[in-house]
Amino acid sequence: MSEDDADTRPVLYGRHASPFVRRVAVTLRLYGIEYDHAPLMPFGPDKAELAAFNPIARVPALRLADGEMLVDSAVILDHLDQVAGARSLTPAAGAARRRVLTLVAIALGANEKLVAGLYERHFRPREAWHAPWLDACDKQVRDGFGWLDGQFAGPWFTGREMTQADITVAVFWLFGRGKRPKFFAGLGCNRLQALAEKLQGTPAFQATLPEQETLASELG
Ligand SMILES: N[C@@H](CCC(=O)N[C@@H](CS)C(=O)NCC(=O)O)C(=O)O
Repeated sequence: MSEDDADTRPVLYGRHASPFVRRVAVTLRLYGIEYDHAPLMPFGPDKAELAAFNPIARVPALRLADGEMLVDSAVILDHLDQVAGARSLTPAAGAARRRVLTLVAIALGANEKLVAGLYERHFRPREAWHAPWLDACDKQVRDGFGWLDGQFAGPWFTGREMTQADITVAVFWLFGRGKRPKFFAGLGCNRLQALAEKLQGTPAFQATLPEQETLASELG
């Protein structure tokens, strides 16, 4: 590859340790889109760099070859799906599209509540943890993943074809298992566990393994 090619590749901002980043990275790879990776953290010293192009300084962000900056994994995936065309992992229209978007929305919500609980435990001193809030978050995580497990059709989430629901749920499930092994083992979501195990061995998942260091100690 020439230096010119490198200049025209999109750049993905954020670490694979962020499940929102990882679902984008996996999708880029499944679509065969070459990209560069800028593994910035959304806390600590990297925060100011992110704020230069994202007013809420979060990851993921994707800088397109022409310089346009996309933020939020849903917005980025919407763009990548359009690039992928007929190979899109999100059905183009109709009931199939609504189904995948609904599954992904529940997965996003459950994962956001998981992350909210992790931030509470990470950034607040233990004596300041608010147990009712943590319990409420845990219930939404439990109910969300439990519901998803019950919706799994097989062999893929919605049936015969792998979709974005499979990618997103597997990435979020692996993130949860890594962060809170006992809690997630207790959820009894055997179908989600099997899905995650199946995808974890694939090249796109193996190339996007989470980095060791995940959260800065300071908010930044
Ligand atoms: N809805 C967003 C959520 C992204 C998100 O929560 N990213 C986290 C990293 S896992 C982040 O940047 N946190 C820093 C912050 O919220 O300030 C998406 O889907 O991209």
